[in-house]
Amino acid sequence: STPYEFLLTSKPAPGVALVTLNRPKALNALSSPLFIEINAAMNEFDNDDDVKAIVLTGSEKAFAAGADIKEMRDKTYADVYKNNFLENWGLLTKVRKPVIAAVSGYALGGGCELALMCDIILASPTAKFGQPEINIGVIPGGGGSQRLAQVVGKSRAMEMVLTGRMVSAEEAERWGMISRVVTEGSVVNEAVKMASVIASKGALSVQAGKEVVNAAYELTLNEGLRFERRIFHGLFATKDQKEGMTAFAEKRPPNFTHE
Ligand code: CO8
Repeated sequence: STPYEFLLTSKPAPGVALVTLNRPKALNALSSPLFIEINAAMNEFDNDDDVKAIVLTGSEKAFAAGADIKEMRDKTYADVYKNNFLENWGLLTKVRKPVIAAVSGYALGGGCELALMCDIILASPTAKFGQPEINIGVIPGGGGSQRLAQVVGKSRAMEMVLTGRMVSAEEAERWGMISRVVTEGSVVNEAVKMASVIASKGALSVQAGKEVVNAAYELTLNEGLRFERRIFHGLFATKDQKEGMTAFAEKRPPNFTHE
């Protein structure tokens, strides 16, 4: 029983939430109503103390085939500019807890951008990543050009954005776009397993780890190193630091209380 029309949500393991895009007739094309629901579900789980990590997935055939082209077709410049169309897509990057994308099938346009907004990407061998906007007279609008250039470099980002070619899971792994390719049919399980590992750690240090890695994409090296050190220092104010280091010294597993 999910309160969402285009999403399925569940808690498949302790500390783990699973959000499944469920608009099969349109290959999970990211209509505005669907995106509003993604943001709502992410917000729900970000504020749920029982959840420590979130997995985002689609179907076997499509993670998401992009923004909804039929919804966009008749929009005018005045419409999209006035309403800052797609502005709310970035909300996913404000989630404090780790979000793991489990990608099977098409991750195109906004779907590829959605995966790139997640913290970790795992892919099925069937995954196909692409920015095909060039084929429909536009360019990426959900951060694709910027995040792709950061993760795969200029030449590969240019190739993807300018030709629209789809990149296989294996190629995406080689390019450093994703963490790894797992066996077909297992990507959601593998993502839930990884989320469970993260959920077993202290939530404050997990949140801090996500925050400092993300800072690497925004700050200069010196600023980033200083930021990292200050956040590191701050963790000495937590019970989890005392517990973690005491447990190590006592040769026992830690019992983190997330405070
Ligand atoms: N928008 C709307 N409907 C779609 C979309 C889409 N992006 N993709 C697929 N569909 C629909 C099809 O129209 C079709 O509907 P119907 O049955 O009513 O005709 C249904 O899904 C099934 O699709 P196909 O019959 O085409 O399935 P195939 O297996 O033949 O082909 C493809 C699969 C190759 C994925 C093909 O559907 C395709 O090329 N889709 C479009 C891919 C694309 O161009 N995506 C980029 C969209 S633009 C974009 O994302 C801009 C990003 C803006 C910012 C986003 C912020 C994060």
